[in-house]
Amino acid sequence: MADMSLLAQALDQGDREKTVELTRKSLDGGANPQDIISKGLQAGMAAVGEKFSSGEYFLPDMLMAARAMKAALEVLSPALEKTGIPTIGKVVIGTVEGDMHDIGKNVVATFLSGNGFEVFDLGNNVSVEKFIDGVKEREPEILGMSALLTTTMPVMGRVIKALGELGLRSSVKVVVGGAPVTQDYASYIGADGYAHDGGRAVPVCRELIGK
Ligand code: B1M
Repeated sequence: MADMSLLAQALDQGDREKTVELTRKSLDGGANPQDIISKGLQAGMAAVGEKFSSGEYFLPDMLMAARAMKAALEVLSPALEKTGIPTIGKVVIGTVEGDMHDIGKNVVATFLSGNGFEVFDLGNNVSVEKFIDGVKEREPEILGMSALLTTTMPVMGRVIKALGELGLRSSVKVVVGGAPVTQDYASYIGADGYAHDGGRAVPVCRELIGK
């Protein structure tokens, strides 16, 4: 089994080949895919973020790390998507308008679909109107929104407000998350649930729909 710190390091260095190789090795060695994400890949991403903040890394470094992470998640996807689980509820999910960060949202979507939810992914940079259309068209039990920027977090509140104005608020439970989002912020904007990470998103959504 590959060492998780080596995996984090490969991602931090934006080394796609090595990240994929170590992800595969960990999986073949019997590591839990959720641990590979949280202890390896996400730890590496955290280091990238810190180095970007301190001025050691620049945008291309973040992009290389993002590409390596996406490739590794493709390797993990089949293991995360357990088959044969009956659908327990529908989720419409997206990253809010102005925000291109979709890796975390993709992880959450994969965890949810791997745990029996039918997931409709609206992608990133999703406008208030598109979220509303998604709720009207798919009639999900859960609407999930992700934001990674402090500047885009308020869009989540705007979507909740629009749901209320259109008489749709009671038809759907709203779950929010993303690195700058907190439980306090989720409560402040009137969301029904908050999850710190992809693994936690599953029980939060299950609890909200009583499953
Ligand atoms: Co950007 N970026 N980025 N970035 N980026 C951050 C977020 C930042 C914290 C880096 C930093 O400065 N330290 C910073 C935000 C500062 C702030 O607002 N406070 C930042 C910045 C500033 C920017 C730009 C403005 C940079 C620039 O252009 N000058 C720019 C903005 C572009 C835009 O969106 N408009 C930008 C661009 C990019 C890239 C395109 C290069 C790339 C994204 C590629 C992509 O997603 N396709 C990128 C990356 C990779 C990052 C960091 C390094 C990593 C994000 C990530 O993928 N993490 C990030 C630093 C960091 O977060 N440490 C950073 C891994 C992922 C698995 O974790 O997304 O947190 P995360 O998701 C977790 C949880 O948050 C949670 O579960 C997930 C899985 O466990 N979760 C949910 C997420 N959504 C959820 C929804 C839920 C529940 C849980 O319910 C529905």
